Amino acid sequence: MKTPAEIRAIHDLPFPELLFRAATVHRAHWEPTAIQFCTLDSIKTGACPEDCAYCPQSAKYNTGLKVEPMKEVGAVLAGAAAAKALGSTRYCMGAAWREVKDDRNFEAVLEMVRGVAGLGMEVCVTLGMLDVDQALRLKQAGCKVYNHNIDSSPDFYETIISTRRFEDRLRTIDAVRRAGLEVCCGGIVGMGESVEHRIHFLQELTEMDPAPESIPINHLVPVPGTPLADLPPVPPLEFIRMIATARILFPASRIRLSAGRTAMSDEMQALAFFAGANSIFTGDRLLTTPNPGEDRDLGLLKALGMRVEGVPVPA
Ligand code: SAM
Ligand code: DTB
Ligand code: SF4
Repeated sequence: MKTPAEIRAIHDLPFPELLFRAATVHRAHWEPTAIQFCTLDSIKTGACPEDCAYCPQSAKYNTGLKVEPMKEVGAVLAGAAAAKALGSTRYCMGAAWREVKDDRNFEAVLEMVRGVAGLGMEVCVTLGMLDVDQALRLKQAGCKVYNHNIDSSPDFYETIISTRRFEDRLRTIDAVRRAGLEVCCGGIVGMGESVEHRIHFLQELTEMDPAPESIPINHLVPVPGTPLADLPPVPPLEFIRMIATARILFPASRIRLSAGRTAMSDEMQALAFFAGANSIFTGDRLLTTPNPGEDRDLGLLKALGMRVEGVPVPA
């Protein structure tokens, strides 16, 4: 655990000092030239009853999103196999649910988990709130990780979501831990929060013991129709400060440069990798919004002399 003042002191270091420290921590724990490729699959899209102000999938906002019923298991497994062929080692299935219910749809998710695990990929799911029994069933099916973000600081959270409490997020994360699943928990930068809110968001993560094994740092993707549609992007150097600070606070966790990469330059992404980000979402789509796509990402890694983690370097 760290105090907000301690975290702020790291965050506000002179930029070269901050990056040097982050890169030093990074290479002491990870191979700094390798990036993990994860692929997302939206297994149930849209019509979510929650009102998260950033989210195109909330039924409360008119974003023009095509609502889709639960995907067929076969289609999901075909998607996972295709992602694996392109170098992805982790497959994350997301559903626009408020919470998991013990119904046919959850049975279908368990079947998807068994299938993707059978392909030899790391399986991650993000399904909203759940209890320990449901988390245990996921674990028994071969799921490795559950993604459930705290998204921001507790006080800022109240201004972006009214349909659930910050404590509900913590309760689900606790259930995930009790079931022995790994925790993937991060947040979004660029929702109009102050630097102080960002510090408190990171501080909440430092209170988790053990720390989340993976921490996605998303840049808001502003989607027309959502209340946050018109927010300006966070200055790139401020965003890199968040990546570097997260790396220093969580040396052994994966830091994932998550949503928002289509609007980032190659230089900005290169800085994020130098500052300790070591995982990205690949493919043309995140859940519902565009993502750079395999060709651009492979091109970027090539230009940087970096490689995809877990994939042999071509001769
Ligand atoms: N419904 C589940 C939940 O809320 O946990 C799982 C899916 S939800 C889409 C997963 C995460 O996506 C959110 O916690 C948020 O961090 C991220 N997200 C959603 N919309 C986003 C946006 N427009 N920009 C950046 N991240 C976003
Ligand atoms: C996370 O932190 N980011 C991913 C994943 N976890 C599930 C989702 C990003 C979604 C971006 C908006 C969209 O594509 O709908
Ligand atoms: Fe629903 Fe998750 Fe989107 Fe919130 S973030 S509206 S819970 S899909």
